[in-house]
Amino acid sequence: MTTKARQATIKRVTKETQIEISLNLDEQTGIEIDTGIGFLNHMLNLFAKHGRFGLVVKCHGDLDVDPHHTTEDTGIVLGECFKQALGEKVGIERYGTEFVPMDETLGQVSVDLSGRSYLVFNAELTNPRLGGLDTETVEDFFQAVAFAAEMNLHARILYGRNTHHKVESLFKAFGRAMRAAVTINPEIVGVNSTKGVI
Ligand SMILES: [Mn+2]
Repeated sequence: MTTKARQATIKRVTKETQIEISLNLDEQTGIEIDTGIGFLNHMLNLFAKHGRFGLVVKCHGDLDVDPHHTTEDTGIVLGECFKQALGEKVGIERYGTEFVPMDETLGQVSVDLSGRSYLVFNAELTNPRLGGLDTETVEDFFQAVAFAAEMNLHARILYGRNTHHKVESLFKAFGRAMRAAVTINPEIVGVNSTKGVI
């Protein structure tokens, strides 16, 4: 990259959550995550680390209700940051597929930064709660990211036993798949589509 780093900072305030996220696609400007939910912090930390992103997430949500608003709204703002930071998507690889093992578990995430929103989520998360996070909101998080970023996101667990391992393998695979998809390839002329727009 010779031009300036692709980045976005977005603030979103509702009666349920106040969120500010800064995302840097090109420089590892540091990772600082505070959502108020320990397990979600853990997941976003390793997402950014393995995606090699700069990521600052500050969220104050209505955790006295339950973790759902905070988890989903954090996904929305993270997705919006990707969409804004990517801009016209000139020269990006667009696709990313990564398999990440974690002990007995194997997770896969495939993404297409297509401009179209779709989530396919195929994971059986047997433990209903991980720390302060309801595991059913993992799917809600990915749904929110996929729709706000306008991308196809397929996440699945091929096999495994431990729910913590399953969710962690998905977030690591998501980070690595996004890194692959946002990477600028000098061989790509314009945008990576025969339509000319993504
Ligand atoms: Mn862990």
